[in-house]
Amino acid sequence: DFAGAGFSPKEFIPTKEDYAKIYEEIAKRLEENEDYDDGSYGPVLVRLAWHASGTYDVETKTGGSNGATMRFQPESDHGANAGLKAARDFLEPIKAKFPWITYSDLWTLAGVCAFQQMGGPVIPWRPGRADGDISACTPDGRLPDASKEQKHLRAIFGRMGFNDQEIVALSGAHALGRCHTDRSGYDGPWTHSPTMVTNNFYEILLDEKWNWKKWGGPAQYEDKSKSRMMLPTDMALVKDREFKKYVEKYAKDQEAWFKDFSDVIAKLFELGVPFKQEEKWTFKVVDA
Ligand code: ZEM
Repeated sequence: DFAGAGFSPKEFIPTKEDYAKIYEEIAKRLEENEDYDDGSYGPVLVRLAWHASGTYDVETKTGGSNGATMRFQPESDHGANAGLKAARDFLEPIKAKFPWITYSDLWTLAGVCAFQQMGGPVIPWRPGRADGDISACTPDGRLPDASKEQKHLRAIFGRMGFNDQEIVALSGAHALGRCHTDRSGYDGPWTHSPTMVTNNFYEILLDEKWNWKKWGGPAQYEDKSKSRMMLPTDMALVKDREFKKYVEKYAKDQEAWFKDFSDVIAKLFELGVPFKQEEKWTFKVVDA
């Protein structure tokens, strides 16, 4: 039984509607488990799509979402990827139901779906990623290290091909989700609305007073109410004058951030992918 339609894998050429069915299936399941974190798999799916893509190296043209090599050790065991098994496992029933989609298309489509369903802007997407084998795993150290500062951010994101404005625009994704002591070692959410896409990350970065958290864990910041956190790399966005310009812009203007975020995340998810299809698709938010 192939995609429930009697096609053999070789003959079946999926259309936009077939991918829309997968989008819908993911959307409907995002909040299936109210005990998972803040009640949604959305944030961890966004993180999976980002970590699959953010290994790209412009110079050697290696890494990126093409390949989905995080399925394999050692990449699955890289420190930065701790906890992403929850997201990969969440998507397994979808892969089983729609076996014609590649993992690498599925992971990025899930990121798009999660972000849109949590209230974010529409993100153009197209299929065309192929799954690689273990030999395509990227070396450890390609994803950012939260304990570092602006020089590191520019080196890591520069290697992917991103500039200052794009680094700041991407960082607003930390409106979503939280840190887990059993994953990264850090603790807590950035915002009070971790399952809603807003520009609140930028607003509170500027408006709240951030102090070092006194605890036995890795160095991180907390607000006065001790209910929100910032990583050292997040604080670098306001310590650095060039970065701060964009933080100020996005704090004032959520629409400007939505537009720029949509552009930059679409670019991130496409780094290094040898697409045959030129047309990019957009999927409608579904009532889940
Ligand atoms: Zn994150 N991120 N990230 N990030 N991230 C975490 C969680 C999430 C950095 C980082 O070290 C961490 C981007 C950029 C950067 C998300 C999306 C995006 C966590 C917590 C850490 C430590 C992991 C845990 O313990 O579960 C660093 C240093 C970054 C450099 C700027 C970009 C870009 C993102 C998307 C566009 C999301 C959605 C989460 C929340 C995951 C969850 O499970 O709630």
